[in-house]
Order: sequence, then structure tokens, then C-alpha cells
Amino acid sequence: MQRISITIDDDLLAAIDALSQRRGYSSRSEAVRDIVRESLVKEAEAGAEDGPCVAALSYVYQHGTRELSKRLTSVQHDHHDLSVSTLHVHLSNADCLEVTVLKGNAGEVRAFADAVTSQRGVRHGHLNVIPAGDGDEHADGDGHTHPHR
Ligand code: NI
Repeated sequence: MQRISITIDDDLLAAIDALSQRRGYSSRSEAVRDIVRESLVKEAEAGAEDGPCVAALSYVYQHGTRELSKRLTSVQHDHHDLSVSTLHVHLSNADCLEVTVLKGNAGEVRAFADAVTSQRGVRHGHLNVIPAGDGDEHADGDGHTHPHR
């Protein structure tokens, strides 16, 4: 075991304590270890899929954070071949919500998502990957199928 020290917002710490109490952890350390393990499992599962996909990436950020808007825009331009469209919502005085629709290889889509969500000041990053094959044809309730893209 190693001992590390981390810096954390008051709000986030309160949320960890609340979750820790709800789930009955004996200490913050145990709660944080389990949260990290869950996250690693989720990432390993997600990383197992590859190939063509469409994906929706959503995240919240503070537009006032120094240079963040500019950095996010340049990440988008670096991956212009993946980015289909971005919806921007001004959530409050401070916060913006963006939803980007991506299309391409799942590995590249994930790398794009990581480049965005790992930026300092970006919160609630979530990537929903949909294998491209799923959208080519689908059955409606009445049993007929129609191709679409
Ligand atoms: Ni905004």
C-alpha cells in the first residue's frame, strides 16, 4: 500500500462522504479505492469494443476558466474528421454544457473523449458509444424493417 495525498473540492469531498456513509464504507480511503476500481472496470469494458461507431460525448465546463474554451475548440479542430456536430448550451453564468456527436473508429472516438474530459475545468464527462452496425437497419414495433443512415 502507498499513501498519497490529493487536493479535492469541498463539494466533492462532501459527496464522497455521503456516498461512503450510504454504502457503509469504514473509511474515506476504502470508499475512494472502490470508486476508482469501479471506474477502471468500466473503462476496461468500454475499451473492449472497437470498430466503427457513432458516439455522443457530453460534458460541462466553466467558460471563464482560463483558455479552456480555446483549448476545447482546438481539440475539436484537431479531430475535425470525427466531430459531426456540437450542441452548446449556456447553462448558467458560469457553466456551459456541450454535447458532441462523433463518428469514426471507437478507439479514436475514445481518445477524443479523453482529450476533452481530462482538461482541467471539464466536469461530468460522459461518452456513449454506439456500434455503427446497430443503426443500419432496425425493426419497428410492427415488424417491418427499413434501412437508414
Ligand atoms: Ni456557453
